[in-house]
Amino acid sequence: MKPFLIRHLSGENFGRFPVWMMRQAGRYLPEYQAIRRNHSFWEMVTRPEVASEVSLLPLKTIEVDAVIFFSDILTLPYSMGVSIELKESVGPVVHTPMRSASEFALFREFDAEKHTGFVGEAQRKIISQLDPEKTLIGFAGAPWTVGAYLIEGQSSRSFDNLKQWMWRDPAGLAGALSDLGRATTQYLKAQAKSGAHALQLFDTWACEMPTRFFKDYYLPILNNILNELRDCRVPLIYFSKQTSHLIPYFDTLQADVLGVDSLSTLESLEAQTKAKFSLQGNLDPHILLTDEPTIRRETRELVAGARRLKRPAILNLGHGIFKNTPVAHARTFIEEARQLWI
Ligand code: 1CP
Repeated sequence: MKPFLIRHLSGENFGRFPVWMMRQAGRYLPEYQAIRRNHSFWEMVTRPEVASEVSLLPLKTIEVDAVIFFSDILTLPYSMGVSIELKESVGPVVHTPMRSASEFALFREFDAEKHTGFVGEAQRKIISQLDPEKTLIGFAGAPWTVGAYLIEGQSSRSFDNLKQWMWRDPAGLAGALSDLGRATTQYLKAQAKSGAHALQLFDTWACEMPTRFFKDYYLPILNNILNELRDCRVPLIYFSKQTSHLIPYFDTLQADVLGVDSLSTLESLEAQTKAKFSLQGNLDPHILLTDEPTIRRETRELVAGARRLKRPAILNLGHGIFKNTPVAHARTFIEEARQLWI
C-alpha cells in the first residue's frame, strides 16, 4: 500500500493534511550539527550510511509525514567531477564556472548508476528503515537553478553571467540547460527506482527568469523532464518562489503539485492556476522564529485555507527552515498542522 501523503494526493480523505518542511534535515537540528562536525558536506552526501541517517534525523524528534532525501541540488554536477566547495556562510562555490554550451555537453555523459550509485544505495537504506506510512521524497535541482550556480560560480543575487548569456544567446543557454535537463531526468528516474515515492524539482532562482525566456525556451525543457518522469508513476512536485510573473504560463506545466512561497494565500494561487495542481506550502518560515501562540494561530489559518481548496494540499513552509529555528517551534508547527478536523 502507498504511504499516507500519496494516498491523500489521489483524493482519499483522512481528516488531516500531510506535512513536512523544506530543509528539515538541515542545520537547525543539533544532531545534524554533531554529524557535520565529523564529516565534510560532500562526505555526508556520498556516504550512504550517513546520508540515510541524516535523512531520517527529523523523524527522531518531529512527526513529519515525509522524509526528504538528504543531498543537495549540486550533487549531480559534483558527481560528474565539477569541483564544488561548500563555503561556510557563502554557500556552494564552483571553482571553474561553466560559461559555454560545450562545457555543459559534459552532462550528456551522465549515468545514474555510475555517477550517483551512492544515491540509490542511500535511498534503499532509508526505505528499509522507514515506516510504510511515511513518504520518501527524492529531488533534484531544476536546470535553471543548478545552471545558475554553475554559470555564476557562487551564490549570486544579481546573476550577471547567467543573464548576459541568456540575452546574448538564449538558444545556446537553452541547449546547455537541455543537456543538464536530460541528466536530471535520468537522475530522478533512478531515484524513483530506488524507492522515492514522489519527486521534487527545486527551482529556487526561477524568480530571476524573464517571462520570454520561460515560455520560449525553458518551459519545454521542464516539460521534457516531467513528461519523461510520467512512466515512474509518482507525483511530480515543482517548487519555485516569487514567480507570480510566470504563473500565467504554468497552464501547460506537466507537474502534479506546485510548491509555493508564502507571499500569496493558497486559495489565491489555486484560483490563479485554475486548480490545475495540488499545492504544497506555504507557512512563512519566519513564523517559526516567533513564539508558540503565533505559530499555532498561523498554522490554523493555513489549515483553514487549505481546507477551502478544491485539490488536496500538502502543508509545508514557503521556503527552507532557517538554521536558527528552535526545534520546539518546528515541532509545534507539525503538531498543529496534523490536528484532525473531524
Ligand atoms: O552543513 C552545511 O553547511 C550545509 C548546508 C546545506 C544543507 C543542509 C546545503 C548547502 N545543502 C543542504 C541540504 C539540502 N539542500 C537539501 C536536503 C535537506 C533538506 O531539505 O532537508 C535540499 C533539498 C537542498 C536543496 C538546495 N540546495 C536548494 C533548493 C532549496 C532552497 O533552499 O531554495 C538550493 C538553492 C541549494 C543550494 C545550497 N546548498 C547549500 C546551501 C547553503 C545552499 C543555498 C545557497 C544560496 O542561498 O545560494
